[in-house]
Amino acid sequence: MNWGTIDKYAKSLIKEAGHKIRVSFFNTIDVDTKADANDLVTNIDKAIEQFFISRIQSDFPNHFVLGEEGFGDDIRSLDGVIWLLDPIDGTMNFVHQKRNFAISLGIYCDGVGMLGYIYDVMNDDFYHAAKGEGAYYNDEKLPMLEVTPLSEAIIGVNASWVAPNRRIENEPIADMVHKCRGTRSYGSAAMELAYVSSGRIDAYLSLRLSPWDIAGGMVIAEEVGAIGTNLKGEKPNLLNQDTFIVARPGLHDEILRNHIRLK
Ligand code: 2AM
Ligand code: CA
Ligand code: CA
Ligand code: CA
Repeated sequence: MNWGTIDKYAKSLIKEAGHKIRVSFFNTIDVDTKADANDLVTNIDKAIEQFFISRIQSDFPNHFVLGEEGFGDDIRSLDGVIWLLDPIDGTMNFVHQKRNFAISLGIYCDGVGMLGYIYDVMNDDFYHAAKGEGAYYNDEKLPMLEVTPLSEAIIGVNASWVAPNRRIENEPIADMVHKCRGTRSYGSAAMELAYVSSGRIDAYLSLRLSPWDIAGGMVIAEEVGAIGTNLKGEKPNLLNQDTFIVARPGLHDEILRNHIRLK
């Protein structure tokens, strides 16, 4: 497998897709709902996923694609080369804000993340990594993350996970919010992974993410020494929806140990 060739190909495919998304704002966007009234999808999410899949199928016929909108392969195992794609991560932001969304792509071989990409389309900010070769923000190499105590940390977390909910005990996570320096919520898991990797925030957690939300970001995060697991501390799930946390070393442990109690 020539990963250098695949890397160049993936980068140019993502940039081309980003251009298509920016141009899409000149036309009317059709918005539909999925699992519930706030779970949005548009014709552009679908068109971008189909654009990736048709290119990948014709140029890498032996590779598989797992995409959020379901046009890819029916993936039951992580064997072989799999492109885990979220064509638009942050669809609600795409629809309401016309910014703060990303294309997220991870390319895995037998379950190992080889290449990872997060493209903040409207800012033209590109985050990428190749396993063992470091992570980059545009052309800048990202430094390894250093340990930060909770008292100096900015945590990416959606307010709905801090309000009482059926998945997590409220008191320990509310205590985390009181003890940290601040919280942020960007509405795109991929962008929040990119922000942890580039040191703009110190941790990000969610009670419900899918493989395509985290696949690209995990390759980038690992290259700068961030720790990513589910909220039980296990390896992230790349086949099913699960809980998720990514954080600087030390902070990951502190949050899981003292502030997360799954119901
Ligand atoms: P999406 O925009 O691609 O759907 C904030 O909602 C973050 O959680 C986004 O990255 C969003 O991805 C993701 N997410 C994962 N599962 C979701 C769901 N069932 N409903 C809404 N957002 C979801
Ligand atoms: Ca979605
Ligand atoms: Ca997503
Ligand atoms: Ca999406």
